Amino acid sequence: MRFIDEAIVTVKAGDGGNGIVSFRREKYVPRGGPDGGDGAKGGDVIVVADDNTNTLVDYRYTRRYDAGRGENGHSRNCSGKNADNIYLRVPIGTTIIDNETGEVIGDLTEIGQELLIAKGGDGGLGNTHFKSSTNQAPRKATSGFEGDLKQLKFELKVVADVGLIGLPNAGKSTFIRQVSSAKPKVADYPFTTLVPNLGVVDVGLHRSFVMADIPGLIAGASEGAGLGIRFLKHVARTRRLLHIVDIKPIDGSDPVDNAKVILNELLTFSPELANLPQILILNKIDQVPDADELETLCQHIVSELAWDGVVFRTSTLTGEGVDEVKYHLMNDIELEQEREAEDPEFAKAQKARFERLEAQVRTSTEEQKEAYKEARREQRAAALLLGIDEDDTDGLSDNNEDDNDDGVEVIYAP
Ligand SMILES: Nc1nc2c(ncn2[C@@H]2O[C@H](COP(=O)(O)OP(=O)(O)OP(=O)(O)O)[C@@H](O)[C@H]2O)c(=O)[nH]1
Ligand SMILES: [Mg+2]
Repeated sequence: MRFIDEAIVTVKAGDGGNGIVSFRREKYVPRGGPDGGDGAKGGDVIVVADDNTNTLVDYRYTRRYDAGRGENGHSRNCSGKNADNIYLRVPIGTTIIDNETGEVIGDLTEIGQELLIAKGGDGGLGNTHFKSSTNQAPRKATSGFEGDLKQLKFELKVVADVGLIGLPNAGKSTFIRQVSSAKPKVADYPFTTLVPNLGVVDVGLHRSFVMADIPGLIAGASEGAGLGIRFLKHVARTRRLLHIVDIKPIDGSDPVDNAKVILNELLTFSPELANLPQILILNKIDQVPDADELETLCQHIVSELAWDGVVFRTSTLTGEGVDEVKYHLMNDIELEQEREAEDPEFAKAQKARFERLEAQVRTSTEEQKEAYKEARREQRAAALLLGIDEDDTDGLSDNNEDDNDDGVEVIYAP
């Protein structure tokens, strides 16, 4: 299944039916009064959050949705029949944005939640309404009102409590496999994970949280290197970021430099996101069996990063230290939730922070999308100048401007 996290959709709510002009015609009643019924309401377009889907792929294929028109009125003062509403099913975590004004219309965060996105027009009035003492036989009726026509952007961000970030190969997917029943692919090459994966982490009876595993980031990701930073928006709704650092990378790179790369990319993408509480996970401790050596290395990393937050040491391969992280996260999340419930000031501040973060993430993602398109245009122009057939060119084989050249099935809306 393709994972699509953006789509642009046009919706047209139904127009209202017209009111009609009609007069009663009955045997032995020579001058029956007006009896033109009202037109009926056009259908609304409503989006519904559905947990059976986790992609907006359907909206890449069908981009326009029209609700039906309300029926015209009938004689004998009968109103027409209202048109049916249409319901568009979207994954939980979808935000609906007016594509012309950029205004956020709403957010679908709970199963079954509905949002009216285009209102059907009301029906017109039949001539009965226009009867008066001076006009017993009005020939006037009104037309139905137009239904809303809107171009909207559907934007999906997965909903999770904890987001995993780190370089490719740090062990993010191995981590989520250890703590949840999610089974993303794990392999010893970079960019094994191409789309976000969610896992529910059960922590004893009735206690659980959701963790999101996203593709790895590399240096220059904010300029489009690797898979870019487009997936970072998927950890924007989390409460905690888990920064996974491989303490003994097989390529011999310095774990401190590696961790700094991630911190930098995060900051470039969104200072608000970088501001989320982060937990440092020093992973692959099984690779340093000597206890003293491990202690020195871990302390070195923490002090070089000037890290004053929470740190854990784990081996996501053997499972060592992983449960401690799980319990820590669960407690942390519960404490925060309790505080939000009890302290309205804190809840307000949290909400404001969340809104700032959303706005920043949206701008950054848009900017990167534009930069990406520009780079593609330049590549194409260069290929054209050189007379290279695009299909023979590595990374240029895809003619769809919106696809990226890594073959990842995450597609930006045009
Ligand atoms: N020795 C050791 N190897 C590990 C550990 N955790 C993960 N690995 C290995 O590291 C490699 C990468 O692990 P993944 O979980 O796929 O890494 P990732 O961070 O999800 O990587 P991307 O999806 O490419 O971003 C795999 O070969 C894992 O088996 C660990 O704690 N110790
Ligand atoms: Mg992975």
